Amino acid sequence: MKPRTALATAGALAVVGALVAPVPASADGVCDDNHFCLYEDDDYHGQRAQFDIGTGPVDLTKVRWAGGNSYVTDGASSMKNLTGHTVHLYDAADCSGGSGYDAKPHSVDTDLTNNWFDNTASCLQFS
Ligand SMILES: [Ca+2]
Ligand SMILES: [Ca+2]
Repeated sequence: MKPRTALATAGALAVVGALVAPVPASADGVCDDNHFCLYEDDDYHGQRAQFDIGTGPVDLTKVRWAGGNSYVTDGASSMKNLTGHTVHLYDAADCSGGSGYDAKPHSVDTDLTNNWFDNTASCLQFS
């Protein structure tokens, strides 16, 4: 088996970053099974918001980051979908219009930028 040099290097850098970051490293990347999580920064860093599987639209202009004061809307930059559902993200707070991003069941995304949805989601809905 080939050594995974690139991953090892990235891991070492992440550890260094965690040491100087103001947010506790233990909070990074956590998402409970059967939940959908949004993160403020790329690679599941920064503040986190965790969502139970539900039926209705969730207005992210009214949801705060866990333990934080600011709202999730227009701030999510990475996600983990640990549910068996597709999660649709919308630019509009009322989940109107077409969804701009569909998180497939049991999928993760380290950076929403390449989907043109960085700092954009204002509503989410499970299907
Ligand atoms: Ca962000
Ligand atoms: Ca928006």
